[in-house]
Amino acid sequence: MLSNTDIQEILQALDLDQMNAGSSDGTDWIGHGKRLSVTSPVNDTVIAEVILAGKQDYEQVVNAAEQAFYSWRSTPSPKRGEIIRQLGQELRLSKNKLARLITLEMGKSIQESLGEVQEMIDICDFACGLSRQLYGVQTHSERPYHRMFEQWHPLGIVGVITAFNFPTAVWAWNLTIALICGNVVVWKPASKTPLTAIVCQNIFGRVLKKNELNPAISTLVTGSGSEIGELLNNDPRINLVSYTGSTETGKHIAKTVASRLGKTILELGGNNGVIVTPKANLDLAAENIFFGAIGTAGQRCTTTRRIIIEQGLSQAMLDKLLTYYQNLRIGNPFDDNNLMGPVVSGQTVEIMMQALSSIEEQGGHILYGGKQLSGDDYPGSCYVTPAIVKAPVHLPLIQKETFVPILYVLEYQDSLQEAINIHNNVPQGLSSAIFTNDLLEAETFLSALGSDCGIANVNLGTSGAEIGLAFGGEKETGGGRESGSDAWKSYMRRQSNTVNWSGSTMLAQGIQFEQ
Ligand code: UN1
Repeated sequence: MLSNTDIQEILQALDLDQMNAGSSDGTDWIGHGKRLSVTSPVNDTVIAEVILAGKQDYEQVVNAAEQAFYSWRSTPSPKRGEIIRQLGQELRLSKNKLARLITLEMGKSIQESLGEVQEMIDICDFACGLSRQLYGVQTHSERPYHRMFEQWHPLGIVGVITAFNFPTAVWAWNLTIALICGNVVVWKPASKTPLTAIVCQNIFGRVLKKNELNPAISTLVTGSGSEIGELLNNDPRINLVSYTGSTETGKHIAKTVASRLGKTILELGGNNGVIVTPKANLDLAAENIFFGAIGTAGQRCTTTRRIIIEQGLSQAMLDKLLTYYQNLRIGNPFDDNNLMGPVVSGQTVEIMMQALSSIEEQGGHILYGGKQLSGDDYPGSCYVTPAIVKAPVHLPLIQKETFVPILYVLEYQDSLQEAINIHNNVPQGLSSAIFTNDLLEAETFLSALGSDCGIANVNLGTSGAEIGLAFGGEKETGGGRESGSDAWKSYMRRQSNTVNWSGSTMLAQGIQFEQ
C-alpha cells in the first residue's frame, strides 16, 4: 500500500514542499492566485498544495520569456541542441523519481510512467540530432546570377498547454523541438498534474543555470484553462499555442487564436479503431488490443476504443479478450504486478458509469466490466473494471471520445471496404490499426482508400507510438503534428530568399521596365 511516509518520500526526493508556488519566470517561483489541492487518485488523499498564477504572475512570466527569446534566437541551433542533450541526461538520472511522481499524481502504472519518462529522454536525443538538420530547400532561379533558397527562423514564444494523461512527455515533445528551433516556451500544465510540471521546470532550470543561460527560455504558469489558458490564447505575444486535450476546448482555442491570426498545433480527441480481418493472427490482435484498451486506464489519446471485426471471428476474439480482462490485475499502480491503476478522478468514474448506462439505453450490451471497485485491494475510490461492450455499428455514443476504459466491439459482414467505412465513420481521426497477414488488405488500409487517421498501423496497436514519426491526427483531432519527422516545421517561420549577385536589375517573368 501507499503510506503517508511513501508519499512524503516521493515529494521530498524531488524537492517538493507541502505548499508550492506553481509558476516560474525561470528565476523565481511565484503565485498570487487561488490555492489548489492536489489529490492523488491512487488513494484519494491530498498530497500537496499549489498556488496558482494570477494575472500579474502571467505577465511576469511572459515578459521574462519575451526577453529570453532575444538572446536564445541567435544561439546557434546545435548549441541549443546541446542544452537539450543535457536535459536528456538529467532526465536519465531522475527517471525513477519522476516516474513515481507521475504515478502518484495521475495514477498510471509505474511501468507506464517509466515509459513516459523514457519518451522524454528519446525526444531529447531526437531533438539534439535534429538541431543539426533544420534543412531548407534551395532551387534554381530563372534569372542568371541569382540564388534562391528557403530558411527557417524561430517563431518567438510557444505556449504549451498539456493534459493530465501524459503530464510530462507532451511537454517534452513540444519543449525540445520548440527550443532547438530557437523559440522559448511558456508551459501551462493540466490542473490535475501541477507537481510533475514544477519538478520538470526545476530539472530543466538546473541545466539552464549550469550553462549560464537566460532561465526564462523555459517558464511555467499554472492555472485554469478559463483564466490562464485564455490569457495565452488571446495574447498576441504568444506566436504559437500548442494544445493537447479535448476537441471541445480545442475548437475554442482554434477560434480564439485564429481571430488574432496566431498559429496553433492541436492534438485533440481520438476514437481509435482496430480492424481485425479473417487473415489476422488473432492472438497477436488480442494481445495488442488489450494493451491499447487498458494502457493508462483507457485515458490515452491513442487508446483503442473500437474493434471492427469480421462477424465470424467476433466470438473467438471476445473469448480471448475476456480471458485477458478477467485476469487483469487492477490496483495500486506502484505495485509492479498491477497493469492498471485508478482512473484520474471520481468525476471520471462517474462519466464512465453514465456512459455505460446510456450505452445500454442505446442498444449496446455490456459484456464485461464497468464496475467501480472497492475493498482491501483498492486504496482509493477511482478503481474500475474496464468494460467491453458489444454494440450495433450505429450506436450514437460510439461517435464520442469518452475518455474512460470502454472498448466497443463492432462487427462487419464481409468486405474490407465495409470495415474501413465503419472505421472512418467517426468525427475523430487520430490513430488506427489493422490486423491482417494479407499484403493487399494491409496496403488498402494504408492507402488513400483506407484509414483516414494521422496514424495507421499494421499488426500493432493504436497506442504507444515512438517519437520518431510525427504525432497527431485528422478531422476533429485537429490536424496538428508534434514530436518527430518534420513536425519541427510548425514551430518555425519559413522565409523565401532570393539573392541577386549579377550587379544589374533583372525582373522575373521577363518583364521589361526600362525608361
Ligand atoms: C497522448 O495520449 O496524448 O502513442 C499521447 C502513445 C504515446 C503518446 C500518447 N506515445 O500512446
